[in-house]
Amino acid sequence: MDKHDVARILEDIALFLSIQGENPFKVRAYQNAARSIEDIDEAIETLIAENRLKDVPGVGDKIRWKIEALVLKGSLPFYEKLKKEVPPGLLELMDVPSLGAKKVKQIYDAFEIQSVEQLVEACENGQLSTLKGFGPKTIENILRNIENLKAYGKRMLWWDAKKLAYAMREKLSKLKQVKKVEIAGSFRRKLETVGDLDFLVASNDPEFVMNWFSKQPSVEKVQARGPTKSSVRLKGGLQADLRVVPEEEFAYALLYFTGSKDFDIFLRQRANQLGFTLNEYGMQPLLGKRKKNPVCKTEEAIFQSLKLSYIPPELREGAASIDAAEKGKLPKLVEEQDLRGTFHCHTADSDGHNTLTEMAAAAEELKWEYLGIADHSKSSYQANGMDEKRLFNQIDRIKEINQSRKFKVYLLAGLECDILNDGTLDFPNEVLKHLDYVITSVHRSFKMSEKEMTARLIKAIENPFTTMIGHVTGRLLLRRDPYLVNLPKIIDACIANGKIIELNAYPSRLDMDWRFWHHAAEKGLMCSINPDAHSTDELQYCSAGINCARKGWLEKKHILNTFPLAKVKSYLLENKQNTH
Ligand code: DGT
Ligand code: CA
Ligand code: CA
Ligand code: ZN
Repeated sequence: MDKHDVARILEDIALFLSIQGENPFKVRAYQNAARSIEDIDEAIETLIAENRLKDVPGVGDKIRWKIEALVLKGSLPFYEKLKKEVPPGLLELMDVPSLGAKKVKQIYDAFEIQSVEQLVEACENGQLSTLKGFGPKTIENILRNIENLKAYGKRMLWWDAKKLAYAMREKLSKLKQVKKVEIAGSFRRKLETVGDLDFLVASNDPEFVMNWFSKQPSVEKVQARGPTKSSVRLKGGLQADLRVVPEEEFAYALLYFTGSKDFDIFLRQRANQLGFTLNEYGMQPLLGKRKKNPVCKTEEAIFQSLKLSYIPPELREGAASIDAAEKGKLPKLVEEQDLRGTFHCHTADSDGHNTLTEMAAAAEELKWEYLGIADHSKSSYQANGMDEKRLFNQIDRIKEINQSRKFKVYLLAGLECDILNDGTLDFPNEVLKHLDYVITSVHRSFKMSEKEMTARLIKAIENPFTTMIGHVTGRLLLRRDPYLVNLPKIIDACIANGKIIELNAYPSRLDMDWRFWHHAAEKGLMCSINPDAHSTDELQYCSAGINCARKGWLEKKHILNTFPLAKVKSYLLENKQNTH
């Protein structure tokens, strides 16, 4: 728990007390303490360890004991109890900017309003305007803030945020006042969706950078502005924070604001165990005098002083990577350049936009050795799935292209074959045996019980001609939940049958989720990073798949499409031979 956490909890306590009608002096005492804690410029652990918390203005004995409990024990029963006494809807109301504790209490007392929905209603039916201090302007403000709050609540796909994020970073990096710039937060950790963008800048002229930032055409509205931090809403609804720090703090701030919050907590604990405090400003000996630790200019140097090997941002989600880094056992993560081809691509033969040759040319431009074509099978009529005749025709054309040697890239003849409701495949084995490989996927009848769906998939996995399972849970990020399926059982069945699970790299799929990969790969599951491309442009989705593969601790050896063509061919052939 750092000073920001402590300050926020003190603020909350002040709000709760005020709602309960506590005496205003007591409420203000907590508010003042919160402000003082925000203002301290050394680690709060140091102040406590050296018994100097009492010197911080506005922190009396009672509040000091509470802060000490929070920092040393990580929790405060007094706070937990208060939180339980407050109606949960009120906590939500307090999140609405422009509604301070005072106003929340006022509307609660007058109309028992205790949810955002009730408040909107009271605004719209005129009830609220009968209250003192709630003029038309205030009410308009409240309604707009509620709307904003809903918009901010929305996350965005990492892939969709990428363009905005990189464009802004590029522009910032060109300012002569900017010495360093990075995008921290979940974006840097390559999380599949981001809540906001966290720009971090090293500069001696924060005011200039803030002014410049707030005037950018991509900025729709400046939400909050302080001397070194602004929060804005970008066009398209994504929120962005900009923080400006002195250059010597940059590496510490980058580490801190990259998070994740959990990771930060574990890292701080590690620092404490080694006798240091670590925060966004620096690293200092815990009990020593003012003896300063040498300033680390890079994250690498900070990790080194924590006796850890460098942990890439993608792995900063929990404590597991810290354990591995301590033992020097971090994985050598797969990189985009490791890919030599891919397997799940559609063409105009089903619902793709480009022809076979256009797809081959695009793959060649990416310097790939092979490209697997996997168009839809006949049951996916909504996706113009192919019947036997069209499939055989495509196989022939693929062979012709390969024989013509027009392209350096080798085309593999595959299929995305529907898994029917009973787990059988859309084509009989006599047809499937003519293919280099088969991806089997569920495209309809999502609403089955977990037991049924699991059995359906396992039946497909046990089909000798299945090479890999496509988009294994069917989720669409921010749009559709995964269907019910027992993933650990599916993973085990794939390992037992020598089958691959794809990492579908379509930015709204990223399925199977990275959270399952580390453990699954350790148990022996093979992966294939597949863009599910429906056009030449969409081949680049592989890079979104690489992000998730890295978050899943995957190395080259776990991923079929890092293998050279000869090895891929023998892998697929061997799999097919097992079918006899
Ligand atoms: P997001 O934006 O929801 O996708 O996720 P993040 O991880 O980008 O979260 P964000 O933007 O709230 O904060 C960026 C990082 O800053 C976060 O990963 C860790 C650090 N951080 C932010 N707020 C706190 C806090 O209250 N306590 C601690 N310990 N760290 C924080
Ligand atoms: Ca963020
Ligand atoms: Ca943020
Ligand atoms: Zn599909």
